[in-house]
Amino acid sequence: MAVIQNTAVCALLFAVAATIVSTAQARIYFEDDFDTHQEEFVRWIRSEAKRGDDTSYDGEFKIELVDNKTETTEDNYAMVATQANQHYALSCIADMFEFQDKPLVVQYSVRFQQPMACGGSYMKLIAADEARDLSLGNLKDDTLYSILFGPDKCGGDHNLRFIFQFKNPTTGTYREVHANAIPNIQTLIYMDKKSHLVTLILEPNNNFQIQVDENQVAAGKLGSVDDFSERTLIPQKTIDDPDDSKPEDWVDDKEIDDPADVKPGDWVEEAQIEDPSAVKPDDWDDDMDGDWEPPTIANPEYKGVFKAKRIENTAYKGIWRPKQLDNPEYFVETNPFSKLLSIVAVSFELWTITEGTAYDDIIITDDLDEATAAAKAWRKQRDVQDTIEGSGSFMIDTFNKVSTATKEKPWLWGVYALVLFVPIYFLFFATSSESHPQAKAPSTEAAKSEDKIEEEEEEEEEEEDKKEETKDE
Ligand SMILES: [Ca+2]
Repeated sequence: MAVIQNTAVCALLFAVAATIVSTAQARIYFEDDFDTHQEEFVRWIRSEAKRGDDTSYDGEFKIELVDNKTETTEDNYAMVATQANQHYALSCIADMFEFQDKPLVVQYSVRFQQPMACGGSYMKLIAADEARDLSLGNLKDDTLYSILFGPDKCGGDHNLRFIFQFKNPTTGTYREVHANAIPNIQTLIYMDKKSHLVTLILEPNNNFQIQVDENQVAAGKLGSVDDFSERTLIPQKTIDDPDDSKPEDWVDDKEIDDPADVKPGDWVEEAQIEDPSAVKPDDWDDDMDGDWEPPTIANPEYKGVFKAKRIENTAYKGIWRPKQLDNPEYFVETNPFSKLLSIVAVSFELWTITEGTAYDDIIITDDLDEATAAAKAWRKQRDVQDTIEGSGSFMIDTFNKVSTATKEKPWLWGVYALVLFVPIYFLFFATSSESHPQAKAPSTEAAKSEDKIEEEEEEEEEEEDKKEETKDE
C-alpha cells in the first residue's frame, strides 16, 4: 500500500515538474538534485524484492550533505550509497518518455568519495512493458529496462556503460545491445574523488553521444556494428543446422604424402649405433660386471626420419561446415531509435563493494539546453572542488580536456606543442643570451669540459681496442 501511495505521489510530482519547462517544446521527464526535495526522498521506492540469486537489496541510499556552503555555492546534498558490500535497488517514476521525434538526454553526476574498488554506478531507465506488471517495490536485477548508462568498475576494468534492451520484432524476446567500451575512462572519472557529470544524448536520427564533464568521450550510430561490436543489435542472418554433421567420408586433408615417393632402401633411420671401435676391457669380469655392451655413438650415416613429399590431395573437399539455416531471430532495423522501449522510471539497481558513492543532478529531458542549464549547479560545485583539491587534480582535468580535444582534432597537438615551446624558448635561450650574457659562461665551460671528457673516453676506448687486437693476433 505504501508503495502505491509513493508511486502516486511521485507520478503527481513529475506531472507537475514536466509542465515547468523553460521553452515551449522542451520537456523534463525527471529531475532531482536532492537539495529542494530532501524531504521528498520518500518518493524514491526501495525494492523489497529478492534478486535472482535470492539475496536482498539491503543497501541503503541516504540523502547526505556532500559539499558545504561557500561564497559561490549553497550546501549541496546528494544521494549516497552508504554501505559497502551491498546490493541496492531504488527507483522513482518518471514522466513517460517515448522514442519518437525528440532526442533523449540523460544526465547525472556521480562522485566516488571513496576510491571505487568494484561496483556499478549506473542508472537503469525502466521500460514500460505491457506484458509485465510494473511495481517498483518489486524492482530487481531482471526488471526490464530500456537503457543502462553510467560508470561500472571492477579491478582494472574501468568502464562507462551504455547498454540498451531491444525487443526482437520477430521473436518478441529482448536483447541487450552493448556499446563499445570507452578507453581511458579511469582518468576521467575514478581517480580524483570529484563530482563528474555523465551525459547520454540519443537523437532521432540514431546519432548518439556520451559526454563526461561536458566533454565528448564517445559518439556513433545507435546499434551500428562499428559502435556496438561487443554485443550487436542485429543477430547473425544464418545459423548452423544443429542436425547436420560431418559425413564420415568427408576428406578435409588438403595435402597427402606422395604415394610415389617411397623410402629408399639405403635410408638410414638409426640415430645411434654401437661404437665399432670400442673394445671390451681386459679386466672386464662378466660374473662381476655383467654382460659387456659397447657404448653407443651418433650414427654418421643417419639421415633423419624419412618424410615423403607432400602433394595436393585430389579427394580434398574443403573445410566442412554445417548447413546454414535462416536464423529465426534475424531481423532488419534501420531506425532502432524509434523502436527503443519507452521509459517510465529511473532506477539504481546495482551492487558495490565500496560505500560513499554520491549521485546528484539527475535530469532526463528531450532538450540538451535543459541539461546544459541543469549542469550549471554541478559546474559551480565542481569549480569549488577543483579549488579545494589543488593543482594535482587540476592537472588531471587539464590533461583530460587536452586529450579529449586532440582525439577529435589531432592537429591540436601541434598547437599545444608550439604554445609550450615558444615561451620556453624565450625564457631559457633568448633571455640567457641577450639579457644575461655572463650567465652563458658557465654553461660554455661546462660544455667544454664535457667535450674533454668525451675525447678522453674515446681515447681510452681506442687504446682498449688496440690491446684486444694484439691479444687476438
Ligand atoms: Ca545536489
